Amino acid sequence: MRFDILSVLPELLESPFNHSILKRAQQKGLLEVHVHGLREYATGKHRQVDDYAFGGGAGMVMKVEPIAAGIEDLQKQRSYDEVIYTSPDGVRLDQALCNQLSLRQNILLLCGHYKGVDERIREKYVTLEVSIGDYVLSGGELAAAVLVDAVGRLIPGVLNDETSALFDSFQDDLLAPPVYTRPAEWRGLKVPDILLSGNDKWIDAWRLEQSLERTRIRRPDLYEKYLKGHV
Ligand code: 6GU
Repeated sequence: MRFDILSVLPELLESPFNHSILKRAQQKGLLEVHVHGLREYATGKHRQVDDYAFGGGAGMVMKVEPIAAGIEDLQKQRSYDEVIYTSPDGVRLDQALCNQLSLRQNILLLCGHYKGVDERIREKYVTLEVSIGDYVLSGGELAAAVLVDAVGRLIPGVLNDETSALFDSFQDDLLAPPVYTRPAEWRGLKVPDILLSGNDKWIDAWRLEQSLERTRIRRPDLYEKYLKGHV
């Protein structure tokens, strides 16, 4: 799977993919991430990528031409399954959407900035607008990094233990159960006996019960969704 990211701040995206799981995914040839500076596609002495909003108001708008040039240059080299614009007014990224996106081959990510991009870019090129939550970031780069991380780890073969994504929080509309490692007792705090029992059936049952209880208390919205899907 390949991500191309168009951004006015490519430096911000230098490190996030070069560690741990995503680094290994790239070394294994399962994932490619290419970051492209939008300013490279801007013309004129100042390589201007933003301008004042027609109609007035505070904040700059990202100009059409450099983005169009960037997208069209990339589209000449390959066709994209999705052109995603990161923006607080997009659809909320969740595990179901991450699962869907992990099945794509090529994704082009356009990072929003300032007051956003000229609407004509959204009309002409963007196939999906994604937000990572109900708060405002100063730019779409961190949102793009979140998306690449959440999607990239789901590509088959990326996780060491192929089954481990199956037990993630949200994968089943449930939060993950508590986990423990050695020592079995620390400052008088004990690991639940059942986890030391060696009985996999009991342990699975305990984990499911913990997941259900944790989800019911912390995320009643998810709990309702889970119950509806498991009648
Ligand atoms: Cl995708 N962009 C920005 N600027 N802020 C956000 C966001 C995206 N998702 C949540 N907040």
